[in-house]
Amino acid sequence: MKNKVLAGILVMGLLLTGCGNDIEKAIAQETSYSEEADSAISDEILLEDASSENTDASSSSTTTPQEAHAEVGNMVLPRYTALRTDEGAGTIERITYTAHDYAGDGHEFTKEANIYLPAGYSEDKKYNVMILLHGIGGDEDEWGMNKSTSRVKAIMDNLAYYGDIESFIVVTPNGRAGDYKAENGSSAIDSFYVFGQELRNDLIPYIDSHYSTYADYKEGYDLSEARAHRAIAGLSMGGMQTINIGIGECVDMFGYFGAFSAAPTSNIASKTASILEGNEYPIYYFYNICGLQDRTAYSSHSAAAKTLPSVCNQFVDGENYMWQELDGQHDFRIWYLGFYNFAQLAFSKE
Ligand code: FER
Repeated sequence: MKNKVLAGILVMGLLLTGCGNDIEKAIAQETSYSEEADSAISDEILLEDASSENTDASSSSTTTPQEAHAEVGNMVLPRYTALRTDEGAGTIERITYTAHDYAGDGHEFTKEANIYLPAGYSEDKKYNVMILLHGIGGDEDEWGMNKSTSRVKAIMDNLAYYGDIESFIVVTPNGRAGDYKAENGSSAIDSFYVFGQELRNDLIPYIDSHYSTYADYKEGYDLSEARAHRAIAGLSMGGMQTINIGIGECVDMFGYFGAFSAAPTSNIASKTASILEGNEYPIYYFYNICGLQDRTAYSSHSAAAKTLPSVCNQFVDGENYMWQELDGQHDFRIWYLGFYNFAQLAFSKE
């Protein structure tokens, strides 16, 4: 009897230590990957027919965990991740814009972000815009858009080069709406939830006034007019922002939504349904992807999105909505596949 009690206490202890701090674990998971999982990846999950081209999926060698993000065994066809240096190569710029500390006292400060411009970018054309958001431990560089080897850039260049998409602008900002860096702890985390104000008042107006977008920019312009030409997507905490802020607060500004492994604190489906009651802005597409072995986000993302079509008639599976789940964890294999798939679904309705 005594032994049983002791064993019980031991098991409880293990369970408790196992719980740990979800957020810290999530950050650790974002900067780790497993080689075994790489080789287990099947190309069946691609939206496209992988045919015979997906052959060298695990030939990468890695140095730091951060660089591993860009090198992980790849679920996207190699021809779409190969770096282009020819006329099909777009460019990446570092932008600096004025934002406000919405999570604090509202003071003005300067923020930086990365922006991808398609090959042949010209002021004579108009471009769709995708805002692409990072996770809880990341910043504007987590998607690698600060490097010439950026996988987002490679995927964009190749999708356009092979004629799969009409290329568009991609912006990776720091999703903390305040004067905070990742290391500022919980105050920085709070700032993720008020990013909608920065999108509406600072970042989107900056993009529309400095680049050739579909918006007819002028002081006090109506952001809803170009919503068919704006998408928002993100991984984990950025997936939460896509759901809570993109759909929940800014459906007047965006028409396309992509959530990759959306974090705990994502609005559950019934909440999104009630927020959208009476909504007159069409949801052009809501794409979701999550790994079945993602212990950080599978349950939160499922609760947020998997049942949406059954509780809200504004989402119709196979028409403007997709839930994709497959073997995988909380890492960039899922997120680059998510980006690759969503890049092809975005801006496809208008
Ligand atoms: C949490 C666990 C993970 C949470 C957020 C995360 C807000 C985010 C993870 C990520 O962005 O990778 O409990 O609560």
